[in-house]
Amino acid sequence: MAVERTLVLCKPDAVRRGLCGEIVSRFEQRGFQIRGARLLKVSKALGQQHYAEHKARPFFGELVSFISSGPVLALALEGESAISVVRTMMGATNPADSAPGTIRGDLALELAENVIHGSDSKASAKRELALFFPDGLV
Ligand code: D4T
Repeated sequence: MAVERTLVLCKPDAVRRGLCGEIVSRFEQRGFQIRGARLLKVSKALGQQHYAEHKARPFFGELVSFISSGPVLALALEGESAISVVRTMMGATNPADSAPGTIRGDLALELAENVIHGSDSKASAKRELALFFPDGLV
């Protein structure tokens, strides 16, 4: 058990649909501290860096186009076991499989528009927080 920091992105579909308040509220109610918050339009270059692990996948181009299709709300969240707890709260990657009560299980239906991203490991959290919060966190 350890206090961790993790990156959450409310993806362009979440911003377009007005779901950021609902998503932030769930994390605050769970007890996470917001250490960084930034609304930004993701450039193609940043999208490619963020999703570098998927570079060889057939859906890479669509993934990068989608994440740069409109503003995202980037959050740096801090709390006990933040990386795994946030992933559990998000639900399965494909919303068709996400359990009710999870963010995707309650708010999403399609794999390509699954409303939220959360870092999946300590190494990813460190790398992704540096990408989205290059000036550091409070
Ligand atoms: P992200 O990275 O967006 O938080 O999602 P996950 O960590 O839950 O899932 P992932 O990295 O495996 O997938 C990244 C992103 O790609 C989309 N995707 C995924 C897609 O469009 N088609 C696919 O076949 C897969 C596997 C959805 C999430």
